[in-house]
Amino acid sequence: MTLDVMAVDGLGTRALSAAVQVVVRLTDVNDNAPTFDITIHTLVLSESIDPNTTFFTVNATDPDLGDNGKVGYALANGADVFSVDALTGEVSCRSSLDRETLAAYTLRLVAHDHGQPARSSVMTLRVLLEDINDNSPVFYPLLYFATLPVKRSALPVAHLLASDNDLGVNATLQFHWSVTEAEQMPLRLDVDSGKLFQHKSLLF
Ligand SMILES: [Ca+2]
Ligand SMILES: [Ca+2]
Ligand SMILES: [Ca+2]
Ligand SMILES: [Ca+2]
Repeated sequence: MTLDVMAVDGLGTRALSAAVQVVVRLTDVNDNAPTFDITIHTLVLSESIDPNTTFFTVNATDPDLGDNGKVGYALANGADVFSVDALTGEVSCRSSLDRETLAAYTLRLVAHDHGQPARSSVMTLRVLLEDINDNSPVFYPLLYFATLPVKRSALPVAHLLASDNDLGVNATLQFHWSVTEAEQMPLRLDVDSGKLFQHKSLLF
């Protein structure tokens, strides 16, 4: 900014004057930290997302000038699994994800300016993993012994047990014979519970 300054002598009609220009240069100080447009956010991500896929973009602004207002991004934690582009704020996963290993992440993202010293701020990004059906049911134990009484009993003769690491319908189990000959046997397999019942008395 330029200011014009005048000096005037005397008060009479023959007053003399001189003019000078003063150039004022304002220098910025780094008095603002970058500000995220949201400070906390939760999103749901499929556990089947491909590595190196961008799934979110963070944004922060800094009103200072030059390097004092130039914003860069970094991850404060979780850098083994996720990454953030230092310039664009694009958040990606680096490796494949597995809900059965870890179902949620709380990431802290840092926005910093390039001032001396730099100022920074932090936002929280919660990533919840959505289940896909990527685990088969597993029987345990694998071998069952059933003793059939001669006269039919209402009690189950065996209880087949299986588990599935997925969630909801992806882990809801039903039990079926895998061979059709089994249907000739005097046994009924309860689809939902896995209990084996004797449905008729044995004839000798
Ligand atoms: Ca700043
Ligand atoms: Ca999985
Ligand atoms: Ca799963
Ligand atoms: Ca499953």
